Amino acid sequence: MDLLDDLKKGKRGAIAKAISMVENDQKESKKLLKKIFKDTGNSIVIGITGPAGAGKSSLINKTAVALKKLGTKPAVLAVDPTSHVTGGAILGDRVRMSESTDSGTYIRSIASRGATGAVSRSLRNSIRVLEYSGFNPILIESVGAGQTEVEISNIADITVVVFNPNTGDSIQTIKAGLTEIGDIYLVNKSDLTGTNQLYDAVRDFIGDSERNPTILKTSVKKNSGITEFAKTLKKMMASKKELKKEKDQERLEAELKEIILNNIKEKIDGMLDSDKIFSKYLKKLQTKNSDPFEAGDKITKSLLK
Ligand SMILES: Nc1nc2c(ncn2[C@@H]2O[C@H](COP(=O)(O)OP(=O)(O)O)[C@@H](O)[C@H]2O)c(=O)[nH]1
Ligand SMILES: [Mg+2]
Repeated sequence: MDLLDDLKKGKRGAIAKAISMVENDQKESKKLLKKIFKDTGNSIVIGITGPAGAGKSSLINKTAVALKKLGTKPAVLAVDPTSHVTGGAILGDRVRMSESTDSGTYIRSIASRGATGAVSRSLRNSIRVLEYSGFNPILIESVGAGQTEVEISNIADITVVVFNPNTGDSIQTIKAGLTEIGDIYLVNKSDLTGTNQLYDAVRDFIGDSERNPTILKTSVKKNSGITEFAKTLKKMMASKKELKKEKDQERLEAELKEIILNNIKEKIDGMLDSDKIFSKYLKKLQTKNSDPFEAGDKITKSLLK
């Protein structure tokens, strides 16, 4: 397949085509995965999360350039819930990320809403396409917890949480769960006032936890802290390798179970309409001669016989 050669060469058109496949076309996606799977799983995935407007896209743009200078070959996937609706966010991000694209970084927005599991599946497989194409690390931009279907810390080997002194709710956000997931915390927009207070607050909340995460100040505007951030990432890419292997084993197990359960669900769903026991208990339920739990249990039991 020419597509595979072109992917190996890192050709942009081929990568775009392959990612579209895994996003939209289950059949093609299956064929592709069969061919590339052996050559995947070797890149570190860096999740960059934080509230909208924290400066994630701007940071990733600069950081990708810095990572490139350090001898790595980064790619970016942006999981943005707003991009799906208007397309505006993609355009904005393209502009903000143009510098890194020019330097050879591959950047792509992918849909963040869809059927349950669909986003994780297309993200997982888009990552595989990028791994096959030789990119490492793969940076994933995603807005804060709960706002997309994807829990970024489950997918990422390194999780970076971005705050800035602009958003009054930062401290609330820190308290509300982002404290547990970060390997690195960035206080971005350090050119603005309130930076030191926020830095101290972040350190107080999470700095003395057992995980001992790194806390850094960055400013995209003043181009400060970015190189240090990139160097920290590169070091972490090496130190997380073993843990990644372990995590990948667990992820593969979860993925396999998910696929099996999905297959079974689809199959059973198709069978129910013509199933006699189903019809029998549905009638009983509709005439109040059974209740939903009882009917459900009876039908399930008969199906699993
Ligand atoms: N003052 C200042 N503004 C920044 C900095 N980084 C990003 N911004 C601005 O913050 C806004 C949101 O940035 P964006 O990268 O889109 O944030 P995202 O929603 O987290 O991806 C844009 O107007 C950026 O120009 C920074 O370090 N300092
Ligand atoms: Mg963004």
